[in-house]
Amino acid sequence: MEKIYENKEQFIEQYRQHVRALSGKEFEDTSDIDRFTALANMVAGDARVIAAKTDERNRTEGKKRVYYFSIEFLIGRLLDNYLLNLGIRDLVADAIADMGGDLDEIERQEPDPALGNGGLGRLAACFLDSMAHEGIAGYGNGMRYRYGLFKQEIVDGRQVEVADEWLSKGYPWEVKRPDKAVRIGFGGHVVSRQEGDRTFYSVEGTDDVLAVPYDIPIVGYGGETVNKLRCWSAEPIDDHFDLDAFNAGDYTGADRDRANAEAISAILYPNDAGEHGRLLRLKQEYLFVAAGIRTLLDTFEREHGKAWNELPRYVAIHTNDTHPAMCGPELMRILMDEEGLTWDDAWEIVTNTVSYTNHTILPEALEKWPISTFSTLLPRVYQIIDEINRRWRESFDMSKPESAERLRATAVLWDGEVRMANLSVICSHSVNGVAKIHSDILKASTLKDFAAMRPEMFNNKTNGISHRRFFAEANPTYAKLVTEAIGDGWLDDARELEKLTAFEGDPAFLERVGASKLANKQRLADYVKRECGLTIDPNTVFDVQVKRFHAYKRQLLNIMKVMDLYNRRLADPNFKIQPTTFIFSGKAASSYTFAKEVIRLINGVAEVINNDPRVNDVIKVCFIPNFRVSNAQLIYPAAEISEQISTAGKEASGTSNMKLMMNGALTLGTMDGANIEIVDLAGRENEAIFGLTTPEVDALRASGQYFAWDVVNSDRARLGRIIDQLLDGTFAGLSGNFESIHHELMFNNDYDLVLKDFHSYVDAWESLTATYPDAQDWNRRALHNTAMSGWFSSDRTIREYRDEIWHA
Ligand code: CR1
Repeated sequence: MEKIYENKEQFIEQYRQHVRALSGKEFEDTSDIDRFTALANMVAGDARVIAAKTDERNRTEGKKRVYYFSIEFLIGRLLDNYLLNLGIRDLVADAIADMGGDLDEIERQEPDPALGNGGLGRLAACFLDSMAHEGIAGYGNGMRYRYGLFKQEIVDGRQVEVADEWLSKGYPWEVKRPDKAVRIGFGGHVVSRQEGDRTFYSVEGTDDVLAVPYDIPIVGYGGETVNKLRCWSAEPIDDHFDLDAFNAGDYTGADRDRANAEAISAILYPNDAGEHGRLLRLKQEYLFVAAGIRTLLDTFEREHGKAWNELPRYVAIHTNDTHPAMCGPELMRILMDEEGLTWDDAWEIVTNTVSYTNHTILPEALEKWPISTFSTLLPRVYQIIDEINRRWRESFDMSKPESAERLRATAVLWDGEVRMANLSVICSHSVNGVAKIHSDILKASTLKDFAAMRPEMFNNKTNGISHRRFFAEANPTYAKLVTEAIGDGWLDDARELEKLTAFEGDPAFLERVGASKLANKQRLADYVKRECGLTIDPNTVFDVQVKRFHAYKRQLLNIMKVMDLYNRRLADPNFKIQPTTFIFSGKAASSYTFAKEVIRLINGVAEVINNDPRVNDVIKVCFIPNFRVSNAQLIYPAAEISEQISTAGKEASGTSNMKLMMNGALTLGTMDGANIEIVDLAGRENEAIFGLTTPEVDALRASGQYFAWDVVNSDRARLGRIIDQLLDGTFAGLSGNFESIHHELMFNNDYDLVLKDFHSYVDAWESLTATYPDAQDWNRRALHNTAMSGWFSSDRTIREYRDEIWHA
């Protein structure tokens, strides 16, 4: 790696200059926010120098470019990550300490942009990191929301949503590129004109806005490659500021055009795998797709001219879930309407360029739009979709008995709706799921008709995580220990972590693994004390479930286990419990009432238990508010048990399971999502697996023989008591009882099989924690999990995408 700074002194000199230039003050007289802004500016400048070299290299080598379209990129803070990737973290930390500053404190000033909901958005960010590491010319294309995902506050146990003003102190990483703005048209009507035997279409009378890009550098580990994340913001075309209205006192009216345009990029929709349907969301989807496609075509044309049939050779367009599903139709539109290609030629190009990843099988998350909404907002794009659908229907031989059902399942337009998943599949040459079981379920059920017709396009790409961010950066004490043992090659190639297996029989090393865990638990305990005023004991087991709140993820099952332990301890003070702190964190979509009620229940239970001296020595419950990338990086390293307890078949992959495994937590989980690969890699004996499997869940549902009441009645003492406590005031102190949860379990017949898996789950927890006192063996299993987790690096995932889908 080329050194950016020869030595500390050189860095200090340049940093001082930056601080002066930005704040007009000497370093000693500046605030931490000034120090952060100056440092980030400086690193961003260094990154842009490398970016220019990367660009040059890509051009001369004629590299294929990969455009990763995603409506979310949950990038987290960048400063520490970039210092690490540039190989100057230690030098900078030392230098700043010499100057009398504190790098950690400076880094804490950085906003944590919440431009994503959960796993899907974070995956996109990890992929950017890995594409840059692998030297792929890979570009993120997304949205720049003025307000990211809401900030979560807890008031009387309830989630309260507050606007996330992440831009209020400025964002030094981004550069606005007004020269690269793209005009985007909404509405209007399609007109045609005849040229010889061909009809050409265009749209007239559109309402236009300007998509304006902001670029963020993506620094790859090793400092060789710097790529770009381009996020689009909406602005009015011309500033129609109405001076007359303003002078007449109508301030809002004076700026109406701006307000209307900017609304498009004002907020991130807070649904994680949830319901959709808002017009503004559809505008967002078209805005970043149309602007991204226009830009990539301009780049292609600069390098290769109008040789459009070469597009698949030099460009890959990857659509992250269905939100960018309009990539196919929009590319068709430009190739035909603006470049004059025929349908067949354009279609060949599109389907060889576009690929698609599915992230969920939940039916409520498979995007659908009313045809009327869609065709009014995007008449020409709709017309193309209609034609795609017509040709698809025509390809069926209706004399075959299976055709009618296949057509019903695969059509793009059905029942007055545009089905975005089907559109995505039909426009792509590759469809992948995100873990082995998920890809199998796609083929066997969700997309089974497509799979029967075109088996060759289906494949699996098990998710991954940036091991540099979520291990090296998040867990410096453990990372240091690892590097001392096996060298630092694992930063580059995570599979080298496997060398740690050689230390599984080394008691002194295992003791140090334990000591680093303890230090991380103390660090989290300090954070919890600061943020929530709650004291938690680092000598207890840290049992962690952190992720979005969703019924199928079954945070409810977890808190019912806690209620059960509490009840049994009160009934019998001799009942042995391994002292444990139950840690929860995560947000619920603002409109998802049930999920929000589970958050309220957890806080209600916490309030009672944490104030009950009869159990305080063995149980505490801690809900950490406002889960986001920055506090996730404190939580994963402190975890000892990783709760991955979704109803089997429902969690496509999960990625917190990988992050927790890498940080040495043992998985307490169902055979779902990537838990299955965790077990394959680390061995079932090093995790705690419980509950129904996917075939068992399917069989039980199909039998119609599951009755929640019977399950509860067969265990009045424990389950019955918990169910009663939802209504009897035991946990109602903060804000009342939990009728809707009771109703879901008992009257909706417990759709997620919480009651069914309850005993198997609590038993598994008890057996697992019973092994905790043998610290050496626990640490050995923890180390084994870390050692085997390298396969989950997103570097591996990205290499698979590169080799098997993008051919870049
Ligand atoms: C899945 O629920 C997966 C991530 C990333 C989520 C989760 O299991 O790890 O995607 N799906 O692949 C999602 O957000 C819209 O769907």
